[in-house]
Amino acid sequence: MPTAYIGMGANLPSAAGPPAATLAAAAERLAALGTISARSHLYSTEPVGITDQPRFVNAVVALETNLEPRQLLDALHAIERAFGRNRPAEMRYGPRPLDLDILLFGAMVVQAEGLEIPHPRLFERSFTLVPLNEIAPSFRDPHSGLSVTEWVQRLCTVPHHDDSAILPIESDLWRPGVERDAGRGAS
Ligand code: PH2
Ligand code: MG
Ligand code: MG
Repeated sequence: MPTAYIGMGANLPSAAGPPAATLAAAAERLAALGTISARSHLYSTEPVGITDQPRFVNAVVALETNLEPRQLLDALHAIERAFGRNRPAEMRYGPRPLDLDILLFGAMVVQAEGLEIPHPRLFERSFTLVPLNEIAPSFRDPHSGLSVTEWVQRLCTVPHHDDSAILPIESDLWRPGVERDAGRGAS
């Protein structure tokens, strides 16, 4: 089964609670689309794009799924809506109760209306790259040929790089790591 890497983010509360609780509950919904085989830590991250908004909680999960990319995207949008996301009303890069992005999907390269894989901004942003580096360090960007780890190293050497921009958080709701039973008994 191909592995999709899903970027998760939130900086407004949802019916599930504050952002960390939303991400934990949303991961349960993602698990219904296949098998979650790995989770990064949760991170508190500085908002990118629009800086005058609350900090985000971000994470990346590995989801093994037989869905087609467009089916997966539609399913992610349905989960976002279930946690209160209302796309037509919101600002680009603005605050949101839940954002689920397909960052990578196996070795697939997709360039379609509303769906680009790898995610077009994945390799520029520490809030996606740092968590991804925990669970897929050697994945290579098909465009540049650089691995995720090499991209993280590049990001850390740019001038004005700020380490407080992305800080791991501990939560009882979220256990990071590789899920050993992934793929077993889920045929
Ligand atoms: N998402 C955005 C815009 N800015 N900043 C952080 N730190 N984390 C995000 O997930 C994020 C953002 C639009 O999707
Ligand atoms: Mg999104
Ligand atoms: Mg996003």
